[in-house]
Amino acid sequence: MLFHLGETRSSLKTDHLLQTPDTFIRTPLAGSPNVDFIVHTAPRIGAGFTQMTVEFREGGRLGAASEGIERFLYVLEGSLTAETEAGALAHALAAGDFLYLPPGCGYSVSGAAGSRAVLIEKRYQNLNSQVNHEVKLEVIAGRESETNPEPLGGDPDLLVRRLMPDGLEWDFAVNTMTYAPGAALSQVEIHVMEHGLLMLEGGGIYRLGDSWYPVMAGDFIWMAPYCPQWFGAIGKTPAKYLIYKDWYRHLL
Ligand code: UGY
Ligand code: MN
Repeated sequence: MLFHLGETRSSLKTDHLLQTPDTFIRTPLAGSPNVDFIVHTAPRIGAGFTQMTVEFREGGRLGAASEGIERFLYVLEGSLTAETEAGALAHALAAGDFLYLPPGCGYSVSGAAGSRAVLIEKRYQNLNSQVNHEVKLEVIAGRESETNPEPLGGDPDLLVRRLMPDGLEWDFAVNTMTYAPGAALSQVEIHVMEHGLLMLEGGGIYRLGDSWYPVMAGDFIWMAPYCPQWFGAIGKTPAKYLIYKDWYRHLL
């Protein structure tokens, strides 16, 4: 047993959370038998969404989402199947695959023992209150490696893959960002959107507010709206993260 002597890289400040795997605590949640949840961020910390890592045991199954809640899943390890409300197999997902489930679709998701996935949940903010336009949201499934990489600001060493389609009907985005060794964001960003971020590969230095943190694969970060943020990749292999942001909605 390794004693940490009260030390951790994890840090909670008013405008951000860095949560490293040594501080993860697992919990079951009602309606999802044989699934362990690591709740990384949630409204009780001030976030407008929930991001969790879900870990499936034998017979693990995520029940349908609560009313009005949309879901985004990204498979980290193993294999998942999504079933319709009637029990028909709708999608089979492997590592690197993602699935968007709109509110009310009633899908449940099962995982083979040992499978792990990112689960993001958000109360869908309808377009109708702002734009007179009827929206019918559909289930979307895809594979990260098959989405088009776009250089951020023309930098070929910093590639963004947009997993959700780019349309005003969706109120959030989830992207992956891949930094070649030594690549960095070209500016410190301060913006209204908040972020949930999971480091997938490699590492580097994350500036959050007035703190600079070494980060690596497995770390989670929540950034509140307007949290100053910057990342530079360090190491001999690329650094890659999955990042959520709220998107395309007026705030009043
Ligand atoms: O999309 C973003 O705001 C992204 N560039 N932020 C970040 O990587 N911290
Ligand atoms: Mn940002």
